[in-house]
Amino acid sequence: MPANLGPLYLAAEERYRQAVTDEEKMAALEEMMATIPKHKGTEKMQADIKRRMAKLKESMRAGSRGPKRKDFYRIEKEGAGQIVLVGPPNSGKSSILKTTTRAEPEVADYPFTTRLPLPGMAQWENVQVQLIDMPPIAPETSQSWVWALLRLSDGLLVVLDAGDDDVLDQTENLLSFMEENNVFIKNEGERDFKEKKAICAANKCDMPGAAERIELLKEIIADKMEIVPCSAQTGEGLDVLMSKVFFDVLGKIRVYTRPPGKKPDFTQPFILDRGTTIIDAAREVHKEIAESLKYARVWGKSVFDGQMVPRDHVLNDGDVIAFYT
Ligand SMILES: Nc1nc2c(ncn2[C@@H]2O[C@H](COP(=O)(O)OP(=O)(O)O)[C@@H](O)[C@H]2O)c(=O)[nH]1
Ligand SMILES: [Mg+2]
Repeated sequence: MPANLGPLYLAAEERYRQAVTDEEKMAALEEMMATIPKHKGTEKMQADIKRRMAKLKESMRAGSRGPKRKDFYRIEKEGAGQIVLVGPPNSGKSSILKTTTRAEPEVADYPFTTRLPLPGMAQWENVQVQLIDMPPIAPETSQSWVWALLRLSDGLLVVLDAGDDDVLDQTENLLSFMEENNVFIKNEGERDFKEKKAICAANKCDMPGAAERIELLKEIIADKMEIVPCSAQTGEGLDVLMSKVFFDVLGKIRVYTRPPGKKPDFTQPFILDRGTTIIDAAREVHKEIAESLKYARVWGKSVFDGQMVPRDHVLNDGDVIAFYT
């Protein structure tokens, strides 16, 4: 059977051949894996990519590093998920990273201050989300690692400057430039690797005229993604933004377990995908619990306290579960 490899796979393979550092090689292999058509004709190739990834992982762990280069583009995922900040120059990406995390990006009033990806962990309530600050998405910075990071992320935070009269043009240019580079925003239905969930931070809402510009923005992008007015300067809207990143973009919920006779630990949520059932949750907590699960009780908003629920009961954010084996 012919493999029918697409242009994206071939580009990733080319990057793999040219990769210098282990990080670059790993990122290229991950993209090859994501872009290879999944059918019988490519099974051998898929196995080969996986083998190379395992081998590389081993050598990275052993610390046998290749030459170091600054243009690495793979960032280990941490926390509830990895969100990449995208936007035109000066929209406030670095400022959002700075106010929501402990990272110290350079913030400046001139474009292209940020040249390399910079991750930080944003704390929202009792969960952490990894945000990655990026150079602006603009033709000047269209290096392949930028697109690789976007595609490998769990979702995008599109940061726009609602303080700028050019915001509508900037947004249209941004989205069409992303599409030219095979990154599409898609919030509903099935997604393939080049389609990403996204939310829009309409930043600088503290500036005069911002509210009117946000109304106009809604007309052109509301069908693509939700718009959250916010200000990295005053902090307004950032909490709402992060909650939507967690629930809607990452599609996660938090549940807590209650060991027999004890109180649940609300500082240590289990982070699960929305739609997770009792039996799936049991598997996440401990394989043996899942194997011997007899029943469970749940405390939460959609059940009465301590309600006995079947294995296929779908959990909600904030639910407390007692497993009985
Ligand atoms: N008024 C206002 N200025 C902001 C806000 N966020 C960022 N800025 C300013 O906008 C400029 C660009 O910010 P920066 O975070 O470096 O943008 P980036 O290029 O997208 O990373 C800086 O002068 C910031 O101080 C905001 O919410 N309100
Ligand atoms: Mg920046």
